[in-house]
Amino acid sequence: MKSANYYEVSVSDIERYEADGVVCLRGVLDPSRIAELEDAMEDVLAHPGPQARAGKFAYDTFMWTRNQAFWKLQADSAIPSITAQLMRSSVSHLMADVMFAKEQNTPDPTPWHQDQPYGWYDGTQVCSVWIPLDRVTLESGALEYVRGSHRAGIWYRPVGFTTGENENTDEFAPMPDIEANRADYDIVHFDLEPGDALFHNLLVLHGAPGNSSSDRRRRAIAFRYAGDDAKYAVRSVGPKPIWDPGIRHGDRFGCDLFPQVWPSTGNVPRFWERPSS
Ligand SMILES: O=C(O)CCC(=O)C(=O)O
Repeated sequence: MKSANYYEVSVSDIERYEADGVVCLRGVLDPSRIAELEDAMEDVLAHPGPQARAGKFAYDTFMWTRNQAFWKLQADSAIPSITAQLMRSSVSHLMADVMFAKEQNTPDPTPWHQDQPYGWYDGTQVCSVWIPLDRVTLESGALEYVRGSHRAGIWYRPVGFTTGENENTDEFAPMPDIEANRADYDIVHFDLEPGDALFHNLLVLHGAPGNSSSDRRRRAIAFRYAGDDAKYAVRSVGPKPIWDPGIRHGDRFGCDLFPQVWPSTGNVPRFWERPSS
C-alpha cells in the first residue's frame, strides 16, 4: 500500500534491512517533492546554519528548524512511516537532518564511518534515510556500505570528515582502514535516481568516493530517526544538537527538538519563527 503519508514496506525489504543494514527503496518520493527539496537545499547553501561547512563538499544540519520544506517531509510524506516499519517500532522520532552537497570534480571522499557514535542516541532502533536529489553512480560519489557490519555491534570512533582522523577517545574502538583493505570487506553500493532512497541502520559502516563526474552534482539530504528502544545520549566527542534539547542522558525522545513524526501527532514545531540566538 502506498499513499501520500504511508508506504507499506514488504517483509523481504525489512529482512534485507535487518540482514544487510541497508535497503534501497525505489520511487518513494515524487518529482514535485524532489523539486521542493532542491529549492530548499539551494536556500540552505545560500544561508548556511551555525554548524555548516562551506565548499565543494558542503554540509549543513538541523535545516528543518529553519526551512519548512524539510519539516514538510516529516509531516507530509511516507518517509517517517517507512522508518518505523524498518525499525519494527511503534513510533519514529526525528533526531537530526544533514545535507551533503558534493559538486562535480570534487575528489574529497566521505570517510568510512558509522553514524551512531556521532549521534545523540543509544539503542538499536535507529535508522537513517539518504535522499539523493541527482542521479547517483559510483563515479559521482554513491554511498558504499559494508554489508551486515552493523550486526557485530562494535562502535567505532567518529572520523573527522575533513581530516579523515579518528576522534581522540577511548570510548569507542579504532576505525579499521577499510579503504586500504577493501577486498576483506563485503562492499555494496546502489545507483540511484531522484525519488529513490537508501535506508540504513546507524551502526552500518559506510563511506563514499569523491565526485569525479565533470557534469553532475551529487546532492543528498539525510534524516536520522529513533524508535521505541532509543534513548538520548550525551557523548564526550562528536557533533552536538544545535540547541540544548531540554532532556537528559537516558531520557526518551519526544521533545521539541526531537519530535515524534510517526504516527503523526499533528503538532507543528514553529522553530522557523524562533529568533536567532
Ligand atoms: O553523502 C555523503 O557523502 C555522506 C552521507 C552519510 O554518511 C550519511 O548520511 O550517513
